[in-house]
Amino acid sequence: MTSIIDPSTIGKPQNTARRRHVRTLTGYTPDTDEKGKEKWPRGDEKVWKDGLRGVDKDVPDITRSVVHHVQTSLARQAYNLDEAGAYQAAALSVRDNLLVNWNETQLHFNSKPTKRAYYLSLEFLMGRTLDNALLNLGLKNKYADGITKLGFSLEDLLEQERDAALGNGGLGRLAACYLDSSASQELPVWGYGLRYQYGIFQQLIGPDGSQLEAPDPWLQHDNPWELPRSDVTYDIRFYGHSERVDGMKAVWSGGQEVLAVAYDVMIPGYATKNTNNLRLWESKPKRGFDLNSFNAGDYERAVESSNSAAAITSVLYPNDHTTFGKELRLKQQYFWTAASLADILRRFKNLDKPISEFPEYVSIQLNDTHPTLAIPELMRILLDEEDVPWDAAWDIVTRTFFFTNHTVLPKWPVPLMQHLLPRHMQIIFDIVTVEKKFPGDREKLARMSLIEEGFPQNVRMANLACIGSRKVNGVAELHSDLLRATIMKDFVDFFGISKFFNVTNGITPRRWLDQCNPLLSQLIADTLKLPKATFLKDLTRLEGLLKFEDDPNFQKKWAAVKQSNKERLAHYVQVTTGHIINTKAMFDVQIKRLHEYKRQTLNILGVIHRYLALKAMTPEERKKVNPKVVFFAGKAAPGYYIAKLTIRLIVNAARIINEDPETKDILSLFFLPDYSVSLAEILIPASDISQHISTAGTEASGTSNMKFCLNGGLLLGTVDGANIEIAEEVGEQNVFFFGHLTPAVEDLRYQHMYHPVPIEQKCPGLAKVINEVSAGRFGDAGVYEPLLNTIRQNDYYLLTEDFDSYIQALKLVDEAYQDRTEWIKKSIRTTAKMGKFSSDRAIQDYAQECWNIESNKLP
Ligand code: Z16
Repeated sequence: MTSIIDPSTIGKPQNTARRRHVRTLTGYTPDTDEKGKEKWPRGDEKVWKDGLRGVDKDVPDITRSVVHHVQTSLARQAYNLDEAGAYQAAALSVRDNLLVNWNETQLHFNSKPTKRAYYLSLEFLMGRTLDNALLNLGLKNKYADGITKLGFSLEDLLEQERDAALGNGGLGRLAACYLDSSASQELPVWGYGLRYQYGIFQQLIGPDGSQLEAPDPWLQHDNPWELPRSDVTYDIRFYGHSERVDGMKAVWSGGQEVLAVAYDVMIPGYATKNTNNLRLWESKPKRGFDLNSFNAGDYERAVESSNSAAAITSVLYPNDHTTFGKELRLKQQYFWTAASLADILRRFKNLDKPISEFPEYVSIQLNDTHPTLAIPELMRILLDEEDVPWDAAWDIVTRTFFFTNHTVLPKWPVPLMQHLLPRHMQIIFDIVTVEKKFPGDREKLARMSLIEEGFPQNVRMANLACIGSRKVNGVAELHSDLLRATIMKDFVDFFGISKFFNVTNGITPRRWLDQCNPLLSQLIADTLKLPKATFLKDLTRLEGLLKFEDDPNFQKKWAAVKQSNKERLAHYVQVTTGHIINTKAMFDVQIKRLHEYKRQTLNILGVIHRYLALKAMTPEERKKVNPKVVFFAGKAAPGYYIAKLTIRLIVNAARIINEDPETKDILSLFFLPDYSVSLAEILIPASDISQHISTAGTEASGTSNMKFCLNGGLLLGTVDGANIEIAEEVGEQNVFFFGHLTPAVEDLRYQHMYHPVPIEQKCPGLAKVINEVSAGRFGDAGVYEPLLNTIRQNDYYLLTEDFDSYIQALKLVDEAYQDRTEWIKKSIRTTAKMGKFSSDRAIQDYAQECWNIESNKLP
């Protein structure tokens, strides 16, 4: 920052990306082969079977480049290296390949005017990168050999990497899967997000069994996967005042300005050179510190504003569904959307096209309501900076944006918006005037309004996102139907049904099959006699497995893979907790954010019910019971008291149950702390059955259900979200469904409110379990009362309504598991029918329905 001593720069725009002046290096002669093609570090291009392309690097190239990075980038000696250092060097060596591909991709896409799509997401839950980069480059085996030659093991080095956990759960992981699929299909899609200093908090379990939170300083060690772009910066303004100039135009000035600095993360496609970009913004003070205060000797005050600038991107908010009206969160949202739009606009301007053609070159997907401020921000730029008249500006905006809804409505208090973003509040009120022209009755207009009346007034972000976008989608058939029938109903009447559509979520088969379950991927390849790349690029090819479901030899191999994955998990648990697990037992898994609507409470009360039933048996009867191990993992929002109590109950029930000599061989229970993408990669392939048991109509989609099923785990669930479409694909006889259906939920809740029936009458089985917990059988008499009261009192999530059918479903699961051959067949059929749930398909849906972009292979 030179501006501390250079007053001439103060107040001048610092959009450095715009000022760049580029030249070709003189004396630059690329190292080429006889055909004139550039050589190292690109590596010779390799054409894979099926015409898929990747890069080639031989083992000696690999060892040389790793040693090179040890000595230069890390400044360490080859005879004095630990695993962390070896990981860094290997990562840097792989990064060289990514960089070359990434550069070529950007050059290629810049070589002619190309329409691009931008995925704006406040969360990208990437997990680890090295393994994925090696897979996508097709260099995994070669690197394994090279690393072995150097005296380390690739597997150990992979474990050194820290997860990039810039997300809460499903929405963030979905964004990561979508980037993988876009790059793999050679689609020009960029991600835009924030570079949080701290990712999702680290979860610890305290002595009393409750969740404790610690920070996740994931950038403490060097992050080889990001490229700081100090040449790409934008000024972002907050506060100040907005003065109308003529008509709809205004000048926004004063307030505070902070600097957005770009960091680029390379996103390699699978078996293609195409490498896309994820651009993450970091906030920095625009000036190092306030010189006036500094000179007056007030050092604290001098750094205050620079600290507040840095604070914007310091931490990911750990709330997944709830929005608190926190100023810093709103600042994050504006900072990110404003920087991203400035960057998108700069890139568009390089094309030299009239601004009216903006939507012909730019599509922007809004991932939930978080980036909705992009709508008034683009209006502001067009009106105030580009001199576009209101109607033309609104036309551009409403052809550019697309909105995906993942849940119900967050809103922002008008006074907070007014203070932080006065110009945007003006624009939102101006959109209200437009809205007033809409025909229809008063009540309807009030429902559709962008402003919710009250004290204070609120801005309805979902309504704004809806009217400012070309199209709106939900994330599973049921969810999209519900949107159209409920919160978006008035808008459906107004805009017509075609604006509202469905894109069922998907998952990337690269990470969620090949990477997390290499044995299964290999077995599938061997069985189908196909290269892995064929089904990893076209997941519907898995259907070929159906032919083999009755082949006893194949069944045996299938079961052996599952067994080996269970042993891998058992090993992990033994190393991390010291517990020894019976891998012959059925593995039952529920892993997801802790939430009342996801009903982990139903699961744990079901486990306790089972425990009590086992206790009531004679030893002879117990001998006939099939052993079962239940796994939970997941984080609760730090302020979510009831969710945290559920964790405490699970942990303390586990302490009792796992120690009970009468039952511990047939029932054990684990809460694995600090759930993460990497932990999911171990848990998912090991599951026999997984639970997705939300109250019907509450889980928009669910995506881990797809991951379990892809890995041959069966599904126990409610008729909700993507569970429904999974059952449609695999056949209802292959899943375990229970519970009330969505249309019944509203009525039942009404009954609970106005005609409550005591729990002893409504559901005696559940009442008995609750009484045991309440009496202190699992320690802490009294502490669980607030949790138990949510069920005893109005039972909003309908545990008392679904408990009996849940227990019945668990019994069916037990019975089905007895017939192991039939179980294995169900498992094979389930995997075979997961083709629909590839994120490649989902991205194709978006590319065609929304973005209107095409694949663009490198020459
Ligand atoms: C989130 O993870 C989801 C919704 C939301 O509004 C906010 C967050 Cl952080 C989840 C949904 O709960 C889940 O059903 C869905 O599968 C996922 O988003 C991706 O669509």
